[in-house]
Formats: sequence, structure tokens, C-alpha cells
Amino acid sequence: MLSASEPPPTAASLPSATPPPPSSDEDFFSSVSVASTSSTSSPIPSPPQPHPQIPITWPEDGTLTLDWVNNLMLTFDWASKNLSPSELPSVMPVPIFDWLVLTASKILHKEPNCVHIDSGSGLGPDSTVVVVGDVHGQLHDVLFLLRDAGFPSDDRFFVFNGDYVDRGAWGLETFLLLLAWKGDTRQAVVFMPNRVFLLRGNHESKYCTSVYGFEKEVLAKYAENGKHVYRKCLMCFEGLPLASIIGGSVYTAHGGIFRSSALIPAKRAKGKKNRKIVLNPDPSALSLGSMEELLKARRSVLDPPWEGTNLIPGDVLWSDPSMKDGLSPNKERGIGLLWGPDCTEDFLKKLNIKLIIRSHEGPDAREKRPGLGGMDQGYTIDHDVESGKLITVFSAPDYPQFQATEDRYRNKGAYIILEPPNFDIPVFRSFEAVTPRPKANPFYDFEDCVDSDEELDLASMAT
Ligand SMILES: [Mn+2]
Repeated sequence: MLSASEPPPTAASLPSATPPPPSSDEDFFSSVSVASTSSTSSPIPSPPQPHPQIPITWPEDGTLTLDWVNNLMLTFDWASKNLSPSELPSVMPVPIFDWLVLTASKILHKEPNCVHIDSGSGLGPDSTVVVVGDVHGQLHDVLFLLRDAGFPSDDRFFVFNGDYVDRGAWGLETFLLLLAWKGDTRQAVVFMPNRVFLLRGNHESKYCTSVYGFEKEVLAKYAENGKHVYRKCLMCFEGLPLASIIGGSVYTAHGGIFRSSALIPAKRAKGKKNRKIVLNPDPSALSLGSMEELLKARRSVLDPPWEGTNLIPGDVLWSDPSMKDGLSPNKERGIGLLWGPDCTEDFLKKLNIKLIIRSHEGPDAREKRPGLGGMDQGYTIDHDVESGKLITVFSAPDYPQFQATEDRYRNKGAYIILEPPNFDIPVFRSFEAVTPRPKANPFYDFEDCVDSDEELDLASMAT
């Protein structure tokens, strides 16, 4: 099944330092023909170089610049069409990989569990914020999305809701590209600090990446250095923040809301002084968590725990909305919560916000959720309550990519634009998958994992 080391049929065995022939990158920068639908302020991104300069080298002065990021985009796009997976190290050498991940990790680890994007971070009357859902290694669709929405800039913020890797064949390139856009706040003069926010998805974990392809992808691409590269990625995943608040009025996270971590005293033990504290075991006593609790959660775990006292990260990454009122354990997934419209209302009120934007459910998951909308347009409005709305956005069109055409959903992907003054009225943009997608071999057993995201195999996670 996994023949990842075989070159795709289109692979040319060009030496890595040879610039590609002019026709090879025609479909990304030069002929993306769908007119950009962005209406208002659209600063024109700096014109990309026509051909990638490979291999990727150290940025001048060790500083991440727009040119460097543009070249990285071109390079990954070109390599995906002209090289076999195992040739990736010839364009992205391990030392450059190390530097990029370290640079971004340092920033990410310092961010709070919930990043606030507001005037303090440069959000102003000319700003827009683009919110993106799951992208799952679909590099070409991410490149399209960035171009369609307009690249990150002084006035254009991006919040990605997680699930960068797994399933798609270019999870590593996708993740690295987003890390590059994240930039380096120490170099604020040169590059844009705090314009791109990368939240953690449930797939940014050891468990998911070992089942749904990312680990095998990295090992296939980096061979003897694969374990090192994979480990560095996992360390970076641990640093990803969990949620964002945009403009004081929108909460975003991969899965959704979370429980209160308040502990209640258990029955007093025999000895009067020997009071035992346990986590509230009664699901009927589940209650919504607060921002303070979210900020205190311990997010740097390889896999968010589904039991014990640190349950908030698992809730934020794995929960799903339901059409039935109430808060209950998410039995389908084995981790996280299900929450109803009443909880959406309570959460909006509690945080004094208007919108929740989450992701996490693609067309396959939605097929089995009666009462909730399908994901064919890339987004749904799940709860419409007095104080505002709950939205799901999914940004991987034509997902998942390896199923036979007739088994795929032909869903569109979508992203959301939030505009001033209050950033609380979502503008939806749906888009089709980029075609043709370069041929690639899957890095996971997609026939065994058709809808597998739904269920956490607790036994295998414990190992
Ligand atoms: Mn997910």
C-alpha cells in the first residue's frame, strides 16, 4: 500500500540545482485564473519570483523575508510536481528545516493558550482577518487559498484553526510553509509579526500523525533523518496555541468549547483530614469552562489526554456541536464534548462575544451527523442563537484526496473573512480544489481509515 518512495509518474529526475523548465510551475502563480473575490483593501502581494531558487538556503542575515517565503512557496509547489517525495531534502535541507522549525517554535511556545488578536496586536480599521479551517496536507489548495484571500500583510491577519497535516500527501510542506509565514517576531522590522496565527488541531498530535499518514510521509521524505524531522514537528505541535479571540468578538478553535476544570471535593475519606480531590466524575455535572481556565490548561502534551485533570486541550481540539441542548461526553470520538445550542448561547454570553468559528468536521464526518448541515460548500452555520452564531469552516476541498472519484465528496473548501469595525460578521468564500492535483501515493491506509477521524483508539494511544 505504501509505495511512497516510488517517484510519481510525473517525476523528473532533475538535479535539484537545475531551475525547472518554464512550463512546470504554470498552474500556481502564473495561471491561477479564478478571479480573486476579495473586495476591499487588497494590497498587492510582492510579485513572486518566476522560478524557485533551489535548494532553499539560509535567509540573508538569518532574517525571514517575504522573498524567502515566496521562494519557499514556489519551491514546494515545483517540487511536488517534479520531484519524488524522497527528493525533498535536496530542496529543503535538514539544517534549513531545523532553523525554520526552531524559529517558529520559539514564537509559538511563547503565545498564550488563547491568542488575542486586537488593537494590541495591530488590528485596526483597515485590517481584515481571514479564518481558515482544516487543510490536511493539501498544499496546492492552501497555495490557492493564500493567493485568493491575499497573502498575509500588515492589514491582513490569518488565523488557521489547525489540522495542517495527515491524509493529504504534502502535510510537511504545508506545515513548513505556514511556519514560514508565521515569521519571526524578533525581526519585526523586516517581517510581519503577529499576522499569522496557527492554532493546534487534533491531528497535530503523536497519535493522529501515526495513524493518518504524517509520520510515514516524513519518514518517506527524509529517510535516515526522518525520525529527527518527525520529532521536531511533534515538538512544534506541542507549542501551538489552542484558541483565538478576534477583535474581542469572535472565538475560534479547532474543535470548539471546553468544560470547566473545577474540581469538587470527593466524599470525605475516613480520616477527617485526609480529603481527596477528584475530578468531577458525573457527566450531568459538566459545566462550561471559563477563559481563565483555558489560559491555565497545560497544552504542551504530545496527545491531549482524554482522562485525568487536564481535559481542556482535548475538549478544544476534539469537541463537536450537536443540535440537542446540553453538554455531554463525545462518545463517538472517545474524547472531547458534544455541546448543544444552549451551550453556544451560554458561551457567547459568558465571553461577551458574537461568534464561534470552529473546524474539525469534513464532508465525511458530516455525512453521519443528522441535523447538521453537509460540508459541500466548506462551511455550515450550526447554531443560530440569541447572542450570535456557531460556524464550522473546513478548508480542504475535494477531500479526502485518495479515495476513488466516486467515493469522494467533491466538497468545496471555504475560508471566512472578518472585517472592521467589529470583525463579527462572517463573509464566506467557497472555493474548488486546484486541478489537476499532482499524482501522489498515500501515506496511510485510506481504505481502512475512511472516516476514522471520528474515533480515538484509546488502546493504541496509551502505548
Ligand atoms: Mn480535526
